[in-house]
Amino acid sequence: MSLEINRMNADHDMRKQARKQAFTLIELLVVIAIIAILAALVTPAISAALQRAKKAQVQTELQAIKTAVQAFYNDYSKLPIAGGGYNNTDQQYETNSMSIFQVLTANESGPNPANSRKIVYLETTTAYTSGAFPDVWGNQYVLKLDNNYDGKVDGYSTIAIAISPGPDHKLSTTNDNLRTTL
Ligand SMILES: [Ca+2]
Ligand SMILES: [Ca+2]
Repeated sequence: MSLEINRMNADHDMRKQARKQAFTLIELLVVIAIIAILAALVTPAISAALQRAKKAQVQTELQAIKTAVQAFYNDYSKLPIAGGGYNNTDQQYETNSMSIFQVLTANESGPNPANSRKIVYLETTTAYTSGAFPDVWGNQYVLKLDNNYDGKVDGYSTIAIAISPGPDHKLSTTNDNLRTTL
């Protein structure tokens, strides 16, 4: 009799143990599901925050470029290009295709520099070494300058507009482009 009771108790304990293990597994699955849901909720928010931070950095750099061009213009009464950059029509430049950034960083080589007083208008380490100034997506910034000196670029009353082609790397798709405005 006593043996029978012991066996029954042992069976009961095993079932209890099994139930406990099963419950633990369910708990684990619930925790995993909650983590997965939280991750799914948080990941886009983090991604959006990173994109916002990148855009803010690009806007700051665009503003710095435009301010530098305008400060140079105020000091020298010409655009930061050899010879003043006069042309019948306004021109568009990629920042790695012209020496504009070497002028603005007082880093020109050769005689008769446009920035003869060696004033540093723009400080970027990249520009110092190569004359190139990429944005956070690796695009070269694009500058539109008032080469015909009528005080207007693209209909805006300005002497310079700085543009980033945006995350898609294309200037032709304007929906993600960033630009300085007046
Ligand atoms: Ca113009
Ligand atoms: Ca674009």
